[in-house]
Amino acid sequence: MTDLILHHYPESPFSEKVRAIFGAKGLAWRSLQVSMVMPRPATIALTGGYRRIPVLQVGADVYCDTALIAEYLDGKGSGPSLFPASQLLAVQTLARWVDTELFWAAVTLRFMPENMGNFFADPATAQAFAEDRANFAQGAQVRRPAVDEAKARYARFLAEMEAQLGDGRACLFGADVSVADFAVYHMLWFIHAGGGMADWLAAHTRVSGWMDRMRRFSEHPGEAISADDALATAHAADPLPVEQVSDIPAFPPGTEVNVAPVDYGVMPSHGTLLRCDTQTIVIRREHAMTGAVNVHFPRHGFGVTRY
Ligand SMILES: N[C@@H](CCC(=O)N[C@@H](CS)C(=O)NCC(=O)O)C(=O)O
Repeated sequence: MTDLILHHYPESPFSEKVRAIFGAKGLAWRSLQVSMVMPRPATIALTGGYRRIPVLQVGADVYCDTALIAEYLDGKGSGPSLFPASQLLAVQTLARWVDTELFWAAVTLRFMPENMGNFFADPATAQAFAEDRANFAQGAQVRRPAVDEAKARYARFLAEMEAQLGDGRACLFGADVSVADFAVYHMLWFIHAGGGMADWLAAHTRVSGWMDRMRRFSEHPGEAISADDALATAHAADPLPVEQVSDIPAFPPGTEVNVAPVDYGVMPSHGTLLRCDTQTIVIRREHAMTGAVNVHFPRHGFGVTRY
């Protein structure tokens, strides 16, 4: 049985990125479907506060943020690396831009009335979502563009992507998929899930063909697992050993810290710092529901403060 447990929900674009990476890397996975709104008791017991979705749990190790999850899965699955050394800077820079700047344009576009499709089952769900995301937005430092600006940003991006694929390449940076393909894929998946902007995609034939190929990667659903079983899995496992080191002189390993995203969804996770370097931040936590767990974050986009 696979030990990869994804905490996610179907409508979540960042979860779709990971679902597609599972397919591309030939990895079986287990699906812990969480609510689209809080509370999510099992997931929060594991992360210690971080509430963005998705989260990848592997035994008693918890990986937050798809940038880190993609790196972790790259080392586990088969096929060429999603991080090709000769294109690394371009691949990573595009992925980071898409996951932030294009994401906020995508949110504006997805929630235009004519592009919402059946995102909300009923008015009560819409109301609960609005209230939940108002809480989520507290302390955020991001700017969501207006519709005209979001449309212009997306139109320009589609035109540039169509040009990039113009030499007939299968993927954004050549013959093989990279993490940039998955970042762009989940964003376009989100924008076009409502169906109201289908003509935008149809007008870009190379992007449309690429999108059809990318969609196939997420045709491999995970096997369902309950929250109780996911917690029991954490309890039964020991966190992986971590070489303890910190590049923040004021916070040596062993310091009680908070770790939180620097942009939005800034609810912190509390724990004992094990590692902080240019790649990752790792904290150790103890919780009655989980036992000891290590929670891993990417360094890029996250901050460490004293608890
Ligand atoms: N940079 C994060 C972004 C994650 C993110 O924004 N996830 C959205 C869902 S797709 C979220 O957490 N929304 C609030 C929520 O679901 O509670 C990542 O790559 O994982």
